[in-house]
Amino acid sequence: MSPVPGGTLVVRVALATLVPLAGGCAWGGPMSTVVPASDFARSILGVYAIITWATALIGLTVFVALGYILVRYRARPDAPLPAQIRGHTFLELAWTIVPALVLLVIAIPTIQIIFRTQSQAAPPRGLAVQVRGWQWWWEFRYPDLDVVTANELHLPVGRTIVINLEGPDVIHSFWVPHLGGKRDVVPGRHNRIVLTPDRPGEHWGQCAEFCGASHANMGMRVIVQPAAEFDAWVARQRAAPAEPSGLAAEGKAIFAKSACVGCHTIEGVSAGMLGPNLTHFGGRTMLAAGMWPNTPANVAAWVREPQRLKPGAKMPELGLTDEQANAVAAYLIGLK
Ligand code: HEC
Ligand SMILES: [Cu+2]
Repeated sequence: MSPVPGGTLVVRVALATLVPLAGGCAWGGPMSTVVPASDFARSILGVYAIITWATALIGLTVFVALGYILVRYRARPDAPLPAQIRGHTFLELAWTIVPALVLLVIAIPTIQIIFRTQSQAAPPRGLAVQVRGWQWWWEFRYPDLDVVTANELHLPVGRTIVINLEGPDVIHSFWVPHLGGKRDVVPGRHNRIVLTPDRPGEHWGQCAEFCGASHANMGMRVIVQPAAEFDAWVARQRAAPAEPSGLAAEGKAIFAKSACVGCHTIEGVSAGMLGPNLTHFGGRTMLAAGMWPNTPANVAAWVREPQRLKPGAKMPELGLTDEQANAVAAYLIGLK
C-alpha cells in the first residue's frame, strides 16, 4: 500500500505543476518580456503575439477535432470494420497548403521585423551610446556628451538611441527585456541596436551570454527619464564632484596612493581604464553591476574583499584595513 492516499498525490502533482506555471505569471516584473517600453520591444512583442495566437488556435482546433473523433469513432462491440481509405487528394492537399499558409502568416511579419531591427543605418539625430561589456560589468560611454559611466544607463524618453555594442574581452549579450531583444557583444565586431524608449521608468538588464564565473552577476539598470531630468543628470556627470572633507578626504588620499588609480578613473584624480569609472559613483543606486545596494557598508566590504561579494570579480584585494576601507567608502559614496 502506498503511504500517500491517491487524492493527496493528485493534489501534489497539481500543485507541483502550478508552481512553475504561476511563476510565469509575473507579467509586470522588472525583467518581463511582455511589458514593452520601446518601439523595438513593441515590434518584437507584436510578432510574439501573432505566433502565440496562431499556435493557440491550431492547438485548440486539433484538440477539439481529436476529442470529437475519439468519442465519435471509438471501438464498439459488434461495430463493423470502418471504411478503409487510401490516398485522399483533398486531405493531402489541405494538410500541405494549410501549414504553408500558417508559416507564411508567421514569416511575413517576422522577416519584416528582423530587417527593421537589424538595419545598420544609424539615424542622424540619434543619441549614440557605446556599450562595452566587461567581465562582469557594463561600461556606458556617450561620445557626444563626453560622459562615461557604468552599470546604470540613463536615457531620455522619446529620443532615438543608437546603442553600439563592443566587447573588450569575451562575448557578452546585452539584454534589457523591457527595451527589446538580446544582442551579442562580440570582440572585434560592431553590433547595433536602434530604439526609442517610450515611457520613463527603471528597467533591469542582464548579460545573456555565458561569460565566466560571475556571468549571472552581470546585471544593469536602465533609467529612462523625461528630457529635462536626463539633461540634469548629464550636467551632473560633466561637473566635477564636490571636494571631500573629513573622513572622505582621508579616503581620497588613500585612494590616490593605492593601486585603485591603475584601474579606475576619477576625473582629476586618476585615469585607470580596467574598472568602472568612479567619477560619480555616489550617484549610482547599485554596486557591482546591480548586485548590491550602494551603501557605505557594502562599499567598504567591497573595497576590502571584492571576491567575497562577487565571485571571480576582476578587482584584487588590496589589504586595506577596516578604517581605510570605511574612509574610501565615504569618499566614493560622496562622489555624486
Ligand atoms: C586590477 C584592477 C583594479 C584595481 C587595482 C581596483 N579595482 Fe575596483 N574594480 C575593478 C573591476 C574590474 C571592477 C568591476 C567588478 C565587477 O563589478 O565585476 C571594479 C569595481 C569597483 C567598484 C564598484 C563599481 C561599480 O560601479 O559598481 C568600486 C567602488 C571599486 N572598484 C573601488 C576600488 C577601489 C577603492 C580600489 C582601490 C582600493 C580599487 N577599486 C582597485 C578593478 C580594479
Ligand atoms: Cu555574461
